[in-house]
Amino acid sequence: MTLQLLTVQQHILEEQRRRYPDASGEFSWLLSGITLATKIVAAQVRRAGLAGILGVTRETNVQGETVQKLDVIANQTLLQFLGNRGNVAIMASEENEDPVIVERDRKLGKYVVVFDPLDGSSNIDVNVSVGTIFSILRREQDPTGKRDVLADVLQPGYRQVAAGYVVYGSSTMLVYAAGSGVHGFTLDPSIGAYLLSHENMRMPAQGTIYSCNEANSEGFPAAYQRFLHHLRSGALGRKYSSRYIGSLVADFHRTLLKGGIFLYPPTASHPKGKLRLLYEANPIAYLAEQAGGLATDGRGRILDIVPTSLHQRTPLLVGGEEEVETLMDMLAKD
Ligand code: P6P
Repeated sequence: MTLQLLTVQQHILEEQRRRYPDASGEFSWLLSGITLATKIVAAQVRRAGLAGILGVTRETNVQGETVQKLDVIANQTLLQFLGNRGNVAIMASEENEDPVIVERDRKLGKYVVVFDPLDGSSNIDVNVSVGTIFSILRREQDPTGKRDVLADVLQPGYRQVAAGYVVYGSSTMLVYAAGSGVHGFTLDPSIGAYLLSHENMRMPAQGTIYSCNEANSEGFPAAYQRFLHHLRSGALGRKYSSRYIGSLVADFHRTLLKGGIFLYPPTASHPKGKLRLLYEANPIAYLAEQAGGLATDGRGRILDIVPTSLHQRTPLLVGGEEEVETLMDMLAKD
């Protein structure tokens, strides 16, 4: 029996050959840096609960080495395995105040990778799913090596050439898009490979779940409160349930599979929204649109926002056409 096992590298190469026959395979090589790094992160996340047992105190382990927090480990792993691809010139991370330049590739590197190495990491202590989110941008080569680095990073989301996430949940799944649909790969730990499990994922036009932190809802602008009441009252023709994990990757992964809407609106404590534009909202919005969904900040398309700073925040409303368009209509009338 021939097993129909397709790894993410094979899938990328086949997609690239189909769409760009003369593709150099550079993108596939870049993505293999992410798959390798996230397999290492997955192994660390899986054993996080054991840290306390394996003779590790909060600060040091049995060898007296300083115990690093998982998000620091995840960040260092991604920096290492993306930094050695040979075609990544700049990396920007939620964990680093400033972009990290790969000096060896600063002049000729064609890619910028922006990522949140371990989003939702505060949930690890209670064994809730967390994730790695990444966004891949192209950059003009810079023979002088003197161009302003931030200019290469602060690109609007519609310029992403690919984006994806890894959700470390009951199984570890890589979900990515590179311009021809959204594809999901499940890690088979027995062979250490991400295998195609969800080809061409499509977000349902309407679902039955809304997802927001209800504790903040008193501080949502009035139109959002009216929208939630609208959903709860059955006005959209369906009975809605509320689900909120508090980990963006997990909440979005469910929305991608089942439809509905995830909302992080402006709140009293975060009037400009809490989620980060470059390494949370943009990659999530790119995936949502590639899967037939919508993503907005309440005024316009997330992917059209021109960034002004690396860690800027934005409201994020993402989900199926029916729910997002209904919300946008209510906001427009506000
Ligand atoms: P709140 C996790 O800290 C995170 O950045 C996202 O993963 C998640 O969607 C959001 O914040 C949760 O925020 O305010 O509801 O705890």
